[in-house]
Amino acid sequence: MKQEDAAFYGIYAAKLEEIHDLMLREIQAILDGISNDSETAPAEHLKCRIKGAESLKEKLRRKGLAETPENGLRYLSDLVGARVVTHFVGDIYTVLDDITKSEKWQVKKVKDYIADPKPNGYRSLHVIITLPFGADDIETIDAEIQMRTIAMDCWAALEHQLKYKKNIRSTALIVEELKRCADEMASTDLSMQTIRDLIQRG
Ligand code: 0O2
Repeated sequence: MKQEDAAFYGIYAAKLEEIHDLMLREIQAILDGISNDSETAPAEHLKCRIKGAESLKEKLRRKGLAETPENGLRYLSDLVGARVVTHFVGDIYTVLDDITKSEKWQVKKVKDYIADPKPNGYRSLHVIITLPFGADDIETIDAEIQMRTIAMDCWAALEHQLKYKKNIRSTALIVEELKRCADEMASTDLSMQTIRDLIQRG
């Protein structure tokens, strides 16, 4: 964690690091349990991060909440967030199955933006989990595991730039093109899944 983030999180910083490490270990174990053969491994990569103080404050402001670490811990679900990027759509649901069975946390909610994409074309599966926290009087915290294919990840990274870049010309055209690409990528993801199933069936 960066120094300025640790200063903001104060007495909660060490516990957040623990949750971060636990999530990383447990998700990696889940992925290895499915397969760690490079040809059939479900994930292309796994990342985990603790939300930076500035990004947290911005989200609290957006939600009309005071910018305190306690509000982040109590009301936000992505102070600690993991992202699993898979090759194929089917792998996302295989991993979800094992995430649901883990004894390290309780699954609180699944937001399936693959079955039900956002209007801009955003696709991902978000799993909100609840973990024991036990620092001060905060007994549990929620955390988020995002799962998406490489294509969805590439799209989300580019769309994210649109949100934070100022003075972009032709925003309307970019939004329209991004939506078209999201739909085309979703269609290709499905075709790739079908081809893989055909190859595996032999
Ligand atoms: P950042 O900067 O990526 O961390 P809600 O359920 O609506 O009260 P929340 O947390 O806004 O709460 O839920 P949602 O919509 O499921 O979004 C959580 C995170 O998913 C976001 O975190 C993004 O990382 C990602 N996400 C959601 N929608 C989009 C989208 O349209 N485009 C992209 N690129 N990412 C998206 P943050 O904190 O909003 O943003």
